[in-house]
Amino acid sequence: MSLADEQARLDAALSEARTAIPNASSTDALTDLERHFAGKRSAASAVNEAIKTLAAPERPQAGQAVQAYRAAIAELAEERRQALAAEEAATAAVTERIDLTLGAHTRPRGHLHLVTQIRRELEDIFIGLGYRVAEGPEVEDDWHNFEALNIPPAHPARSMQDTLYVHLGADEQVMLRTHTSPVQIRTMESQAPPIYVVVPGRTYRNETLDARHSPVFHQIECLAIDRHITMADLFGTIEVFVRRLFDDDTIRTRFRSDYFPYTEPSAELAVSCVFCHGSGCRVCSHTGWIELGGCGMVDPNVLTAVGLDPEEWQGFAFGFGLERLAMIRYGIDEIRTFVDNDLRFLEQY
Ligand code: FA5
Repeated sequence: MSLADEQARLDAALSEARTAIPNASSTDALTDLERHFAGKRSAASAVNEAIKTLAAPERPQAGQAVQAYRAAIAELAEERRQALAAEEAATAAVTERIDLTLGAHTRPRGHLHLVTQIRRELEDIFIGLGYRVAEGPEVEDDWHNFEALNIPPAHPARSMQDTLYVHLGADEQVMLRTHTSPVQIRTMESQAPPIYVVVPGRTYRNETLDARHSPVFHQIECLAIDRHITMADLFGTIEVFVRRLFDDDTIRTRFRSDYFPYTEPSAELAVSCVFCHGSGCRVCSHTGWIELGGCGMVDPNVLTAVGLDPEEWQGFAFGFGLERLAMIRYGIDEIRTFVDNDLRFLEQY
């Protein structure tokens, strides 16, 4: 073959490359094309092989033609590589973009914990009855947790709630609140009656964890202070709230005499079993009744402690455990499942 033939072979390959390379659809396709046009089986290799068959004076020109061809292919490939990189970056900017306006980073994932769900439901019921939601500190002082609630130091009622003290100030003066009742005192100290508040919150007792007791649990407290309040108001309010909570108008409430230093008279509140409707089952230990918490008329000593005249103002209060309420409603028999963080449990509610 002549030099002219070899040149024609390179020109034909280059012309083909000028169409194919700028249309390479990806960097991988481009690498394949580079191999095709400049690799071991390309026109460039074939011409290189043929050089030795040419007449001696033509050989340098043939070598230069191959070099020029290779340079042209390399230039075409480089141009396409840069264009592809720009295209791929532009596509990635769209497909891999995190759209912050979608708000996935602010919206809670999953759902609220069962105790939070019940707490909010109760708040809604009481707000519907005209109550306000109040909160108080979890680390309390002796005055609010005990003394103003008519539980003086060394009073036997202190042993009803095994207390976790905090080493702060004088001995046994600062503690993790054992119930939500101190918020009764804080509310009456900061606000003039009439008062209608509901107080949800975390409470602590020095108790060993078992199926129904936890050292950390939640309570919800209700306090109403007004003129002419009677036990009928207490019973009526509890009945309305229990029926709304369990969405069942056939539920009955039972009040049995009990003792709390801050209410007089005091009562233990129970509801007819929501599972067997009073005939007796495992959940209610075959009694037909489920205990919810304590209640009563605010003791005159408590009103006096916060500077209210018990002749003018009366009130009622009640409090019960949120975990217990959830356990009753859903038939949960282990309180520890609330804090185990086991998704198989949490996802059910
Ligand atoms: C009280 O704490 C009173 N302060 C309630 C009260 C308020 C009475 C206002 C009168 C007026 P008691 O200790 O019984 O009462 O607790 C109330 C409820 O909290 C119990 O019925 C139970 O549901 C829940 N509870 C108490 N201890 C625990 C515990 N260790 N773990 C889980 N729930 C508990």
